[in-house]
Amino acid sequence: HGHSSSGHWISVLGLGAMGAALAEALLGAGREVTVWNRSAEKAAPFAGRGAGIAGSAAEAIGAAPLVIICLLDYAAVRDVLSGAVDQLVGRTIVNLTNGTPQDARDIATWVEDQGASYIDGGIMAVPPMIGSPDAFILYSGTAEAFDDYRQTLEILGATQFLGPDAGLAPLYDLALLSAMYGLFGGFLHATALAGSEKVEAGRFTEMLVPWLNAMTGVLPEIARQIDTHNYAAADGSNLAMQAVAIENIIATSNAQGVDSGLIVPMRALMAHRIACGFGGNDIAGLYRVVASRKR
Ligand code: FVH
Repeated sequence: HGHSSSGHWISVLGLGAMGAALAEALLGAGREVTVWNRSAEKAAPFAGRGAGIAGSAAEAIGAAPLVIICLLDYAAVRDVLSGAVDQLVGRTIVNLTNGTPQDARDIATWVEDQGASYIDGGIMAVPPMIGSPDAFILYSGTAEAFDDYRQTLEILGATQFLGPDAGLAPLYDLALLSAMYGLFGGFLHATALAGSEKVEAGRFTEMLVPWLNAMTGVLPEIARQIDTHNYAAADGSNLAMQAVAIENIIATSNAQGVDSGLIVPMRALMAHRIACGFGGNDIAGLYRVVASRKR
């Protein structure tokens, strides 16, 4: 593969909560790791664990054929990479920083123009999960480079390679995070609504979790309706009926002094679909409203 003499070394750039977890997992697996962080105090503890400490991002990139980057945002990634143009040739850059598909495609092109390979990644885990079987990480970009380093990347968590378009990992990542935020938003609103009558969050959550588990069980059927373009409510939960419940949720939120901002958009989606003559649809029919925004 034409890598430098630095062999199996891995460089980790960024030692925030996530970058530190990544570096620790690699060290724990017995790998040779060089670390760099903008503020040096986060790197210092790694010296005692056998890691090499790089004095600059360019030095870290020059130290290993595989460079894993996990910074706050893409502006930081662009900053760090643009200062290391001379060190990039022949490296594989694995960027696990949260960003948009366009961010990833742009940086992939730029990195490849410098003579390096680029893989984008989306981490579906919180830091304590890194290195455990519960963590999974989405990847997309140069397939050959991913194959070269698959075994190393599997130390961090289960890997899922999505294809050569670097933008795919962030697209899936953001989509999965969006579902998570929908869940958290629903949870916060529900808990506040129950809390408006002094119901403790913990006690209410005992009821909420089995309910949400039952509802996630329905998702594959909703997905089937979306994939087959067949939105008719077969099991008796049509939108015209559901719109009444949404109206009552909003009215009760307002009456109880609870912010209805998280649920109000759902009413608008339903009203739109019903006004188009699809009051007999299942919730799956709202997919048509959400997915039809012109770009
Ligand atoms: N932590 C989590 O739960 C999530 C799980 C899923 C993946 N995310 C993404 O991972 C990226 C890093 O997140 P993090 O949790 O490590 O974030 P912080 O602890 O806030 O650390 C941020 C690091 O970024 C460095 N940094 C910020 N700006 C710059 C810059 N302009 N130049 C160089 N480095 C920069 C910062 O350095 P310092 O402040 O310590 O000097 C930290 O190392 C992120 O995309 C998540 O969405 C985590």
